Amino acid sequence: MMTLYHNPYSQHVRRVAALLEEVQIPYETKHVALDDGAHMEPDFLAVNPNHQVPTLIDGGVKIHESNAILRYLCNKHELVDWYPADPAARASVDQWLDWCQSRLSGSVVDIVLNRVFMGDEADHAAIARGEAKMVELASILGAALEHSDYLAGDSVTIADLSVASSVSQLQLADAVPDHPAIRSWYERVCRIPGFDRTLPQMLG
Ligand SMILES: N[C@@H](CCC(=O)N[C@@H](CS)C(=O)NCC(=O)O)C(=O)O
Repeated sequence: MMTLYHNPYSQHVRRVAALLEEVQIPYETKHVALDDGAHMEPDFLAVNPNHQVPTLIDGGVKIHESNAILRYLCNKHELVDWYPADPAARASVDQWLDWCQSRLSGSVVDIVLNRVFMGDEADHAAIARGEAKMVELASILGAALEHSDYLAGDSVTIADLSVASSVSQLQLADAVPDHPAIRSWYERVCRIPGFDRTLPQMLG
């Protein structure tokens, strides 16, 4: 059975767990206590030298980077609805997967880590930087969702799981962008049972 190194408050774990749950691929989780520094211990660094969750172990295959794990699962299990084979459709999914990592993720971390998890050690300049950037990012995301139900068209793909997992992280900080198309898309993704099951208890 696959093993997913996991933490319930990780946006990056959440997108992988959502796909596994929704398509019912059996897996076990190993909790990595980020708040106790377990990710810096030698036994976990041997699993992922980047000291990050998620990491997936599937027999002899070991993968880090959440979106790479999503692609691997779709390729291995032929989940063509979630990750289409047609080059143009696939490029649209890839575009949003990469946008999530390269544009959205850093600002989400700046806002949520510091507003929700860092307490007295919060970096207030990072919060301000993240919030300023989020204005631009929300207008890009919102515009993309104004004319289709999902990011890559009319059906849900791993791009939606990826970006919505980051939006759910913003929800922890009550910072989901106030844009009607984003809000209705996010509600749509939250209605996917596998995604809903991965939301941390404080959002339940
Ligand atoms: N680009 C990575 C980011 C993973 C990541 O940032 N994981 C966080 C939890 S959400 C983590 O493990 N942080 C601990 C650390 O970076 O030391 C991915 O998409 O998987």
